[in-house]
Amino acid sequence: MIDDLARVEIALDRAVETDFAFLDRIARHLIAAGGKRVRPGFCVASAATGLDPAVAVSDDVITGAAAVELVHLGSLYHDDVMDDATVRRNVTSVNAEWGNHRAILAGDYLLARASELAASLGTEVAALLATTIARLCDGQIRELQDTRNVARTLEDYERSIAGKTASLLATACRIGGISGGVGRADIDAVTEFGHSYGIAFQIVDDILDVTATEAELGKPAGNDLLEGTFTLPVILAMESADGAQLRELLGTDLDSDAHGRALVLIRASGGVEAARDHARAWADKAAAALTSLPDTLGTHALQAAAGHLVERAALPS
Ligand code: GRG
Repeated sequence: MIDDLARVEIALDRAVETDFAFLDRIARHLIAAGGKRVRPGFCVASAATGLDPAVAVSDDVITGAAAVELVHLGSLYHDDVMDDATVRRNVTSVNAEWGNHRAILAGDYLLARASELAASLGTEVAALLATTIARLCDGQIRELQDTRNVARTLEDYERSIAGKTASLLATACRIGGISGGVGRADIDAVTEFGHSYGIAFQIVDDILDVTATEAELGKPAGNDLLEGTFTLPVILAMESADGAQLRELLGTDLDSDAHGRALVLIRASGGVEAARDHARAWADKAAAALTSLPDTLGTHALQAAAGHLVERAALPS
């Protein structure tokens, strides 16, 4: 599967190629910066759940893997505009380097290239990717609508992250299964895995925003709270026995002093530990979705990913 991921890099390189040098450069900016390539990895691994280890995945699977990474990239370009982010993947963000207008259009360009790739895989994959882009927008808009909402609930949060994060991870797995010729029941199993993994993944990401440093994250820490995005550890802290003081603080415009005090209250509330329990439960659910799959390298790779997530969520704060 290592070779398969090298094939994805070649597919990404070809997909964004254009003879307009500036667009070529801006479109490649975050591809070149790296990233974990979780979504292409899941696409390839899902296809490989039905394969003998000696057999490489088909070119269609590589095309699907590149398409999901391009949608992810497009969403990062847009997300960084919305957050006015300055750093992404440890490099200057596209908006900070070239401005919001160019970042939005370059993000659109990546989505368009992703759509071309998906169309080459047939109507089922093309429609699935289009539906997923709609879900990303749905989840992100839900989050925006809940900005500074101290009454935001666990259900509100989970609906938002199901769209903005889990939908693309589920689709990465599903496209791998479909384009890899996996049986229908197994396609549904990897899709369920991707969804549950995606929920756990976002909860872990949100915990790290409260607990980790900028150096560990590759982007500024504590940003969600400053933006007024109340994620799971914050929601659970607000619902805890001593939550009233935190709710009152978060109901005001946070200056840096209030931001620091809010972080102290959140860390002392047990909200981080409670959020970790949720992440662990979703990661366990993801692992459980794999039990009916054949005993192959692809299945092992997905199992290992679920295991690592649980480990990450178990880190001390
Ligand atoms: C235009 C497709 C599109 C969407 C518009 C902006 C938006 C709506 C949605 C934002 C979705 C978003 C950025 C969700 C966060 C998902 C997330 C946890 C990203 C980080 O993923 P990693 O850790 O990043 O896999 P790397 O850099 O490793 O790939």
